[in-house]
Amino acid sequence: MTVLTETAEKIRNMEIRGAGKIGRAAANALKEEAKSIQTGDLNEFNRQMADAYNLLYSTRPTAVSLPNALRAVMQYRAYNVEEARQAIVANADAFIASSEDAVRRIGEFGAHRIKDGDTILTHCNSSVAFSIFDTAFKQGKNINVVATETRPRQQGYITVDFLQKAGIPTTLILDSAVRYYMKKVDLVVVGADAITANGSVINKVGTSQVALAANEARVNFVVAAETYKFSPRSLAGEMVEIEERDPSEVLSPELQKKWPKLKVANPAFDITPHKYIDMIITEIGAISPEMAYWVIKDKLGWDLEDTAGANGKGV
Ligand code: RI2
Repeated sequence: MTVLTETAEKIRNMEIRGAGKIGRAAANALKEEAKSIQTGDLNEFNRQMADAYNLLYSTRPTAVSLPNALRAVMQYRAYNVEEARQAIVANADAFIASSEDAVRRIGEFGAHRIKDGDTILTHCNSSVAFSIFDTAFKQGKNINVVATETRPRQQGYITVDFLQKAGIPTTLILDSAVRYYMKKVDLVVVGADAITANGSVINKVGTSQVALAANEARVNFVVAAETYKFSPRSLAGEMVEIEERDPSEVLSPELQKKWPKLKVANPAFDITPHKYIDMIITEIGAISPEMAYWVIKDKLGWDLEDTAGANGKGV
């Protein structure tokens, strides 16, 4: 197995997960592939890199961080293989460094929203949301983080593990306890897998229910996301594909056999409309969801011509 095929497999089976980590792992896999290609022919090199791009691209459909990372790494002009290789390595290193820096910056911006004594609810496991909690806690703020279990893959346990290791007071609740618990919550902070041009957020399934409960209870709902999670293709009206995962994540194969006519649906993500979102905290500052269009156009530098781009990939 090469780094490329191993990374693709790990993203597919969610051993590597979380939108940011997926983007960084994919960038690193392209870099390692570029380093290992043996040809001196630039066309052949480009063809093999395009295959690598396509393999990584096909692993998970929803997190826009993946195609945006791939695109960032693959932007090169070269007259020979060595130049191409060096450009890819430099692009990958720059992407990984800037995405790590973005997590740190969002932690600092987001911590301003957190007051001493706050109870903050989060859903699933977002490393960017955690960066906010960790920064606020290290500033000496006395906080309590409520983590949902996050069926079916229990990413809430990863969140709990992060929080407990950091010494942050933590409460684990069932996904179905969110509305009951919202009375005790001062702020909701979640991550994002994709953000569309109209400011709607695609995140782990259940996020939109958390947003509804927060809205009802007049609790602010904040999204923590790097700008490379904004979806350029949504500018052209394209929908972000919602990944449907295997039914065995929801129901054991034994029980599926017991009820052979039963259908099991397992959407991995849902869409929270922008009207339920008070703020999106990015590495370029805290913005209203309505500013998503400008992030895609000005920060990511995409326009409609790009979104109709030649390779037809959903970035
Ligand atoms: P960070 C995850 O998806 C969750 O939906 C999480 O909110 C989001 O990625 C962002 O994660 P999955 O890979 O980049 O668990 O903030 O399906 O770590």
